[in-house]
Amino acid sequence: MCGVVGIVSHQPVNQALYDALTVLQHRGQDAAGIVTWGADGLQQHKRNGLVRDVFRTRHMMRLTGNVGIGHIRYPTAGGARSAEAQPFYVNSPYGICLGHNGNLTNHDELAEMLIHQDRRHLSTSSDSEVLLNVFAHEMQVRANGQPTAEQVFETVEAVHRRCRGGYAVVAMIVGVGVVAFRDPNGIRPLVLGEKRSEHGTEYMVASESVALDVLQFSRLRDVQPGETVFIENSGKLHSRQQQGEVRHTPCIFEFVYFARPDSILDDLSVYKTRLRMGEQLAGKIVRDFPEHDIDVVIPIPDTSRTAAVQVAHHLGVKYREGFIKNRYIGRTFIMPGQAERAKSVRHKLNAIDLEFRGKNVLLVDDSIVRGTTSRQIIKLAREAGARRVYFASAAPPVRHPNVYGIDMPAASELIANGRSVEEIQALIGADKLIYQDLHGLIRSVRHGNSPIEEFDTSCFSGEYVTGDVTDEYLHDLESRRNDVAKRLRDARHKGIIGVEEAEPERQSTAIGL
Ligand code: PIN
Repeated sequence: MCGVVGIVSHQPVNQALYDALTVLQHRGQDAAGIVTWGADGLQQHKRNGLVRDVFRTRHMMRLTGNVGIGHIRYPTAGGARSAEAQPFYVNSPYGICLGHNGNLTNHDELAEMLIHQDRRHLSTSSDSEVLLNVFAHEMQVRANGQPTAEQVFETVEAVHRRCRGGYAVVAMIVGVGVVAFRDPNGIRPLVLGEKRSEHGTEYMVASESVALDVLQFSRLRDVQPGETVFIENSGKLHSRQQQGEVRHTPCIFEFVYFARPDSILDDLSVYKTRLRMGEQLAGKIVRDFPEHDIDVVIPIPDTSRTAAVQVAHHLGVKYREGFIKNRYIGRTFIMPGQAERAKSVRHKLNAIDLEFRGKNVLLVDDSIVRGTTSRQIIKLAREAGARRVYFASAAPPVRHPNVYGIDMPAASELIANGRSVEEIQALIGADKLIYQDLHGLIRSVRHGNSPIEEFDTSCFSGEYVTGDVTDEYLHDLESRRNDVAKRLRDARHKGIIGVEEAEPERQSTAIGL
């Protein structure tokens, strides 16, 4: 998952972009980048790391100008190399920088076409670089003097015709303005805000509304699926809705886990959807476990808290904080050979024994993906003295990979892939496991009064809304994504190990959080 931001202002944007990226940091902790444009020309700084570590005062001072875009990355397609930090840049036509949240499902064929037909060069394996080059090529064939709004709209229409998958994009055309658009299914979120002052109106686009709040921009609306917003450097805003089929199916996982609860996405308060997930989950618990003997509901921090409060309320049992999370764990020093220990839940969470001793506890989490943390947390609860440990997930079983930009493990690493609830229950060691059903999740997010009728629920249902995801594609994804492949790739990129040295990794069990 990634985060994007773009600002067209009447004053320097460096601090505002930095602050926006900081507040979007939960969407990706792998790399960060900012590009700005002003009297000093095009300025950029990007590299791997957290926002606070990537930008030093000297970098910030150089990021001059009143227009700019920023990006934070969580690696999806492509690797984790610094060269793949975004925004990406191409110098022709005009000079275009682009940051992308999502994943293109036809990346390979687009890359092929760019190289052999459009005569473009790709220097990374990132689909965002592909997207930028498609955009640049389509802009190039329409280039004729200073680009007009019409040309920008036609360019994005052509991008929609060529690209498949999920994409929320912020691009800066050097010396011209900022362009923002969202795929025709609106899978990934993108919001538009404004701030008025005596100098005029400033505009901002960002992955989540929380970035607007922090910078005191007011939320105008979501960028619509298939819509293009073009803000000239002068501050003039143009927008156009794509002609043809647009079917709004936002990613439901944003509401389950990724987005911040204080964000409003597609006019839905993430916080409220999580409260309703708790209500629906409580209903499911009562149906599945009518004679339950739960003494206390305990959330697994942090995301699940909102749902857990409502589970407890609707079940009429106590809600207690039984686990305390070390909020400074982040990227700590790890002694060689201690990597597995550092990944253990014990390192991150500690139990308050008195909330567990002799009690039947219901642990609530937002989702179960690999099941590795669930298993360790249940063990932790037992060690703290729990009599029975029940486990509830506010999301249904995650059985299928995500292909629209969420960095989920390969299907074979998902604990629910090909397994029944009873089998999963046994594997994680719970006395009872209760999952939200998909219907309940959709109802929680939609709440009946949203015009959105469908969501991208692919990781639960295996239905891919873009209609182009074949078994062959998923098979290919499996081999690219599985843990061992990922570790080998990263290690090789970092130059830490050669192929031979890395091979024994295959023998070990993959444990991830
Ligand atoms: C983590 C939220 N949430 C916890 C993310 C763990 C699945 N995991 C998805 C559960 S936090 S596992 O609250 O934002 O810190 O099933 O893959 O082990």
